Amino acid sequence: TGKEHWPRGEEEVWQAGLRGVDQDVPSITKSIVNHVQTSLARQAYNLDDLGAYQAAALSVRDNLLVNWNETQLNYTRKNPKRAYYLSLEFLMGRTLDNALLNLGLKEQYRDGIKKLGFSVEDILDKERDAALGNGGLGRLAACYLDSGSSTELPLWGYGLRYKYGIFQQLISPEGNQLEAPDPWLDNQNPWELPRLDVTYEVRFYGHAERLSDSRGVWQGGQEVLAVAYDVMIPGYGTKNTNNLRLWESKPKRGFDLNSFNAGNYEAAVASSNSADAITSVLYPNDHTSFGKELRLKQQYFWTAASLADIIRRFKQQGKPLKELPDFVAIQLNDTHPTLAIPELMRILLDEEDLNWEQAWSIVTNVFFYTNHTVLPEALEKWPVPLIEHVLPRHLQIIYDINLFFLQAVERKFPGDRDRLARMSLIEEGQPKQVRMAHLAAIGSRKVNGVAELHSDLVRTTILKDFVEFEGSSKYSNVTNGITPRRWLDQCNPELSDLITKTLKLDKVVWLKDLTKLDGLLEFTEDAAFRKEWAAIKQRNKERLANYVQTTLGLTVRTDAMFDVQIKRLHEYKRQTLNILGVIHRYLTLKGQSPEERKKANPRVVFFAGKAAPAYYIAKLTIRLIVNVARVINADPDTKDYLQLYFLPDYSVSLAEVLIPASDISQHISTAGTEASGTSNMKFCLNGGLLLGTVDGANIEIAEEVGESNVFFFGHLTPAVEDLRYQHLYHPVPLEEKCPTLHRVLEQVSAGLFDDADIYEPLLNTIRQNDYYLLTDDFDSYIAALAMVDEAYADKEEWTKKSIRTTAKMGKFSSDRAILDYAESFWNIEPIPVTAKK
Ligand code: NTF
Repeated sequence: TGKEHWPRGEEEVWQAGLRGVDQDVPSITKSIVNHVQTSLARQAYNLDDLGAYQAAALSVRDNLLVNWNETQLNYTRKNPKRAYYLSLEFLMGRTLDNALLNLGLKEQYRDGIKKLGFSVEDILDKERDAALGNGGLGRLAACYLDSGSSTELPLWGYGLRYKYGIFQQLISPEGNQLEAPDPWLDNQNPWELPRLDVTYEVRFYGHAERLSDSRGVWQGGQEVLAVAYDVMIPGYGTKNTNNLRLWESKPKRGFDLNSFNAGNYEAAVASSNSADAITSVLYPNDHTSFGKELRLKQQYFWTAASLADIIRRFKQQGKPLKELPDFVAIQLNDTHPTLAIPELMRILLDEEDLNWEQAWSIVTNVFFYTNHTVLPEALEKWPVPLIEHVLPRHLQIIYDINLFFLQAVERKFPGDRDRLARMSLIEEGQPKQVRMAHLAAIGSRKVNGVAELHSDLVRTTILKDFVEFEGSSKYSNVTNGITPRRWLDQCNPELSDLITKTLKLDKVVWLKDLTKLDGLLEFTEDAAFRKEWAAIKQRNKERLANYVQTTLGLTVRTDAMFDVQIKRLHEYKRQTLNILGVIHRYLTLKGQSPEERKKANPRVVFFAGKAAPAYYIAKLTIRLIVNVARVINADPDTKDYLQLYFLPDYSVSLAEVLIPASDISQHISTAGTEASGTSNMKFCLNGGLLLGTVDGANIEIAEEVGESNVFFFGHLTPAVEDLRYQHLYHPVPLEEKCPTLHRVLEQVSAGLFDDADIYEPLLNTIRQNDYYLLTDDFDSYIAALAMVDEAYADKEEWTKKSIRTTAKMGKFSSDRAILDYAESFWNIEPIPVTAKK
């Protein structure tokens, strides 16, 4: 009836107070001052930028809270099917600017903040990034939340509230990466709402008993409390404001009273420490699965709390559990939340008394699994003894799932022992391991990859047997996307304004239907428009140069081409190919006469990215970049033509400065290894051209913008396996196979940039089996770089390419991607919060 949601008491009195927040400039300044005085308890006369940021943030948060509340109430009233995005990572970056733009309040706050004696830019700069993620997978989750709210979908995120996000990267004078903790919560987080009353108990260890064929009971062990923190996710141009619920772990009781009374103070405190440890730190490994007990505990803690919360919400409707799939869809972001599958089985079997068929049918209609990589080292496997120790009941359930599953496979492919061994959830070995991707696949309604090529690879390689068994319709594709709000309107406001002016559309219209960018195409032939377009790129380059000057004290020339590669350091992403290409360019310039050199296209090359702390080769690559930069930038012969920078501590906020400033960006993974990539889309959206391999979403970008507007090189995916085979069985000495690359390696070995021999382990990966095919792709890479130089020489033509590139990025809006998930997987619909009477 909805009646139960009306307030008690006199409705008019409530309504008078429920008007929301006034948004005119005088009300805004009043609200900021009020927060300075009350929430912060600070004096106006000694307020610094940080204090002003906090007060402004609290005032913006009031707006978000009103919208958030209305959205949640609306969902409760209308009771639609909802979707939940379970991700161990949410790489949110900063919130204030994004919230102001999404609320449409940026100009009002600019004025108000100015009246109070501050500048909005300075204040925005005081916010710390929320960096609860490693790279693309976590940032994708953040873009999807933005799009979920913007398209008014009932979509919540669930994650962990790490006390420490991704480490801060420092670079030593020798060029070594050092890691420092990221205590991002130190100065209070205005964007979260502690829900100290929303808690669940999560069990670990103990013992499990079977009560019947399918039912069991799990008791004893350790119980830890999960506490909810809610983060408001505003939509763009709508009141809809979804929720991101992050769990914090706490000891169930402050400390263990028994131990305390027995005089064992240390043990009492230790047990409480181990409960806190679960959400203390984000694992900084990207693309590697480690098998650490604490990581397993993080995964279970988060999935158990999230499921308990989802089921409690469903039960409030008083519907029978068999209807769960009609009201709930849960997207598993990679295999990290796969324990949700046996956990839901446990709840349905052991707590709700359903039989196996009923339970399994519910489970396999609720979950959806997205795979984000085919790299073998990233595919999660958990040792059976570890799962048995930490989650004994879940291991029983996994074995039962496996038994029924293999029986079905046996029926379809009688006597095919190899197939059973390949498909089993359990990998034989010492110890046995649970293959989480197999569990995620068979426990889900749909499985998808993140770009066309990647989804094909999923279907034809890692999950081939499953496609043969279950049919191909379950295995599909949703190409990744990015939110144009943050990645154009927010990071490149001048370009956004020019687009609005040129398209003669309200900004809200094209930012919510990015295919409208197509309308820019007709202006490529307009010289005045091109001039404005190029001038904005130039100012963005100056903004980046200014950043480098103030943070590193280095002077970047802005009359050169800006060439950028920013992403996690990984051998498959081939930053090494790029730095070796830079050395090749340097050696070429050195060998030229001053007259010849004058013909060169001046280039500034930027790198940024973190390496996993234990990834030795990746760290050595950083060291090489830093030392090559030191030598090149100090060389008077070449410094007018080539500069090189490694910018430390890459983050979402640094990306927002780098991306709008790029003329060309590099996405040069070995073909078939980069599932999608998403920064490729961000650069192109900002009119940067793409230099890349035929891999991931690069392919679909080229399809959109046309091959003549991208620079492709390198071998294609089908060739990779053969080439690797050649390397192993018919190796050709490098000096024969690729003399140019050989010469470059010789110079590095000889100590041109650092102590001789330092880089041998890195160079040997190339000289020995060269798994990532640098020796096969180097020549075509150098040729592609030369084509970029040539194209850049014609500035007008280059600007045309830049405009065409932006114009054709419509497909890559994360709104398109999230609506695709909503329609083809989750079966959910937009639930707009309508303006109140
Ligand atoms: C990453 N995967 C892929 O490497 C990227 O290509 C892709 O763009 C993003 O996911 C988002 O889909 C991972 O980080 C992981 F964890 F799966 F290895």
